[in-house]
Amino acid sequence: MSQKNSTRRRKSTGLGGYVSHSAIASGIKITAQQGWLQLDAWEPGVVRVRAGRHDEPCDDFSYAVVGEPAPFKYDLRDESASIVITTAVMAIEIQKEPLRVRLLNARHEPLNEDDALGLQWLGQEAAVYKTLQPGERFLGLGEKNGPLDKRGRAYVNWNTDHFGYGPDSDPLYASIPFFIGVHAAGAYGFFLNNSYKSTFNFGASSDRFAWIAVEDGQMDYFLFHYPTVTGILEAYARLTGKMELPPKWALGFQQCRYSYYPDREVLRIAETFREKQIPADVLYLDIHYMDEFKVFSWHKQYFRDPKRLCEQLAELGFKLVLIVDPGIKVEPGYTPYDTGLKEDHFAKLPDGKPYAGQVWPGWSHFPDFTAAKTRDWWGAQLKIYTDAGIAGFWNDMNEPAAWGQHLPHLIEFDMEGQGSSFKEARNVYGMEMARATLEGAEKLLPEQRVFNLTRAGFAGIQRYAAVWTGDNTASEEHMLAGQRLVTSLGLSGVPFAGYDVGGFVGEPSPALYARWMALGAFTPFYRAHSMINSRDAEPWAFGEEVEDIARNYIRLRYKLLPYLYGAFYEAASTGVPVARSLAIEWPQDPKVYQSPYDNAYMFGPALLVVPMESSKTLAKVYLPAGQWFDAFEDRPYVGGCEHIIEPHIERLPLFVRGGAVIPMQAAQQHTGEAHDGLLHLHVYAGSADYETVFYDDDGASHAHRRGVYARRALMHLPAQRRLKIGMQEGSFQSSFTALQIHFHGFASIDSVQVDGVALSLEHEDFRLVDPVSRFDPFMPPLGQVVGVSRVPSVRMPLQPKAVEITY
Ligand code: MIG
Repeated sequence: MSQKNSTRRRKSTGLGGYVSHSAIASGIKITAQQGWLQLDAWEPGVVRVRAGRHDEPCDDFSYAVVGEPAPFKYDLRDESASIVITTAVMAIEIQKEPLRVRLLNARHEPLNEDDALGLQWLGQEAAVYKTLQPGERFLGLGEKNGPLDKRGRAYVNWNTDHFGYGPDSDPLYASIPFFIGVHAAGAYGFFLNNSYKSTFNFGASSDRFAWIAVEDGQMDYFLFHYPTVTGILEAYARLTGKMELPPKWALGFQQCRYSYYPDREVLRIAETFREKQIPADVLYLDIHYMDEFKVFSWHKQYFRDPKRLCEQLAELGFKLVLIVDPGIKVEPGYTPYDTGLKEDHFAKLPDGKPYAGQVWPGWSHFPDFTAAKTRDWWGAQLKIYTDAGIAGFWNDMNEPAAWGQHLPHLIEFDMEGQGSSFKEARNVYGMEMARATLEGAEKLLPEQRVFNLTRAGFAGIQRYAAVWTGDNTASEEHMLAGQRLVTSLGLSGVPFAGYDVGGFVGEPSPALYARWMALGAFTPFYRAHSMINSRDAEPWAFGEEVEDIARNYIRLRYKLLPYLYGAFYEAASTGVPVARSLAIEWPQDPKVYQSPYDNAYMFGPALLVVPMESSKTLAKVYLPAGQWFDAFEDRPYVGGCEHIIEPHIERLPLFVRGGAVIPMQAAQQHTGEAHDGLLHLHVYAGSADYETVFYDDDGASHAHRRGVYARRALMHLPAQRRLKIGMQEGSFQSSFTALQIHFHGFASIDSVQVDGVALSLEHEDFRLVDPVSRFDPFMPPLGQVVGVSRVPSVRMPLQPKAVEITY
């Protein structure tokens, strides 16, 4: 074959010039000299862009996308040099020469536009080149290290088991090829709908363009624009799905260890939590619960009676979550191996032999989770666990990991019947395993909410599992980097995310552990975990002062449960995350991107958390526009500027938004423990109106899907000195029967009227956390550390009817 006719493509080629276009039902299809370009109008703020060479068909397949295009009216105009699609919120301009796509805001300013190079193919690789806009910032992209603004960096999406990764390592376990760009013209979203290995280069090596390249498959991406970042996040959640409301117990504190065994050790840990009155809901079993590390088995000596263990733990108010690894040991006589082989569930090499790689149990086959029948088979195996009373699962090693890494690329996968290779399957493998686990467990436990946790994932993973950030390290830097990973996951559709509190690899100093426990209380997924052969790392393992600090923040987490559950409810209904980067609400404020201010985030709608090294005793914080209060002492802070604070180890820098209403309750030992029935509403002075939702349900079943919930609007209108508690919607009989309203930061409140009737005020000392035992004579005196404020409050019964309070 002559060089000229060779099918090898040595140089990059683009679409070539515009030839013709035709309107199709969903948008427009353009024929170019060397390929085609199709744009589908998805919803007013979302457009899908696909392109291929002439011999490549337009492909719809996706594991990520579950949303459907919503037909809507748009304007399509051929303006000779370009074709323009205009919607209510944005416009797409397709320039004919050179052929390129431009996303414009409602004022027709460019948000995201192809460089003159536009789309390019190099061999099987497809890439888009996007002009770097002045001042453009890049946020999100899932579990990616680095600062909040990722401009000037490049990342690879290729799910990787990265033990002891550094705070700059890439890639990590999960890949979510979705980012948000922000500059003066506004914010836009970009989602690459392709699971092959991809590279996102945000101007790391070029001042001309950012580029996104995918190794194989179709160039298929979605562009998003709404006037707010929240609008973009909501649209992304409509496209890739939302989290289901987790069981309430999964919001409690979770204690893990590699590994707790035997059974009496697990009980001893549970009993110690209760003896020490440190609230907790969950303990974990890591790989040592298994017989020779074989999944779907119990170790016969360590766990003789798992059902009894679950019952004993349940009596103490604990749930047990256990680890599942995908590798199935090659061992005739081991049922999952026998049935897996017989029923053809293992991923195979092209010669039909199942692929074997080495993991914990030794040589193992890997279930092909991209086949529905294999997901069903896997799910059914969970019966050995659900029979024992387990309702929580931890999907590990699902990148998938095997000793030596670098699994052969030619392993074949079903991909829902279409057939493909490991190259396309790898990034979705973990998500489909999590899906198999969740769907299997839900089938076995139809009445219960299941908790599911995963290490690997892809866009859409929020539909199936919470995500934790794998094998982090016990260092101050890692703690901060981990928090940025969590907010980045939140910017990428995953609201339920967390890290190993205390650090998995290595051992934290007592101060670092204390600070991390405090910070973890403000992370959606709150779990402490540590590596095999490392020192004990339970809250009591670092001395009594650290134990007191840990207890304080765990208790605070439980007191905040009504607020937190409301934030989870919001995330499940809209896709807005629980831990919210400040860039969501203040995208145009350059200070929120400045290090170290980019570590700060909103935890739910009212609390601003400033993660900070445990060693810092004096620090600058930046508070965005608005009014703020120090959460411990109600000291007011002006927003839009920097402040110097003294973040003593006992006080995580925590601020409350002016005007906020925070629903709280008494601390419990676990989420299932009965509380005193009193709902506390902490109302803060401020000038801005504040609106939020109080949401409650049984926290355990699916009855909320049938309307068995209690939802009510909470509204604070400071200008009118009025607080409104909406009528209850839903039929759940809330365990809150009384209400106490606490007024924070108000100059003076003399009287309160509830539905027109005057009620008298009580005055109490308010303490967010309790004083810590003093053993160290050099510690500062109590008053300097533990904030106390004098807070007026009023108490009243709580009925389903609406209440209006004026003060
Ligand atoms: O090769 O199951 O990230 O949390 O404790 C290590 C043992 C396998 C990796 C997980 C970690 C877990 C550990 N696992």
